[in-house]
Amino acid sequence: MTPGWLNDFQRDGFVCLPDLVSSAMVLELISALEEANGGNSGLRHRGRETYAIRNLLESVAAVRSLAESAALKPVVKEVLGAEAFAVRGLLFDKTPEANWKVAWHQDLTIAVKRKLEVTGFGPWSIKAGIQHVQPPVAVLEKMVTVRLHLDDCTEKNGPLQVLPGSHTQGRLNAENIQAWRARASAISCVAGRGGALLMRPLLLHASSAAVRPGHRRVIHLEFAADTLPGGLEWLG
Ligand SMILES: O=C(O)CCC(=O)C(=O)O
Repeated sequence: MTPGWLNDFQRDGFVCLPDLVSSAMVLELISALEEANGGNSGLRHRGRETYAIRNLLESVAAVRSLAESAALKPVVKEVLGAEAFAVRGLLFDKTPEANWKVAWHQDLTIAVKRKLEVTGFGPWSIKAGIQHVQPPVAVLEKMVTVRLHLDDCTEKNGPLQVLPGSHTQGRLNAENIQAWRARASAISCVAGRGGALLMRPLLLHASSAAVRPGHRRVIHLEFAADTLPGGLEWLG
């Protein structure tokens, strides 16, 4: 049976799913992440605090299990079908020492195993030693992101904000982004611990610095269902 949220998700480009993951699983993930917070070359630091980990799928087994779990997999399957697989995992955190913000943007890059010149793919960049590339919009349109909250995220600790429906117009330039900001009301995606936001990478999103900074840990998992053309391979 089709879940009630699917129509909203297709129309708006996002849906909030409270209590997707149990508290026990969240605690397990937090301790696995703390353990990983040592030798991972993908860590970025500001002050003494980690505010982002790249390569999460490669470096933390518990995150790989999460991507395949009975909590997440059925949700992703509803959107992408039974062939869906995780392609990238990131951790975002905001803390008093790393109280960052990001301007309105779409997620336009994917991570791949190696660089190959394929028509429609580019520009290329390297982040934390990993090849990233902007794929054609058709690739991004067939992806979905799950952002799992490991802490309660309120209006006060820099929740993700989104512009509903902005995922339907392909890649947006600065002028288009301004126009979307003028005509759509931003929604703050507040969530409790264990809640998730399901979103399309092309959805316009931003986040402000926290007013009351504490941990705001989010595991960001991207899923796709298709292989890439021309010998390119997803990193995950
Ligand atoms: O977690 C956030 O507040 C922002 C993350 C972000 O910019 C992204 O997912 O592209």
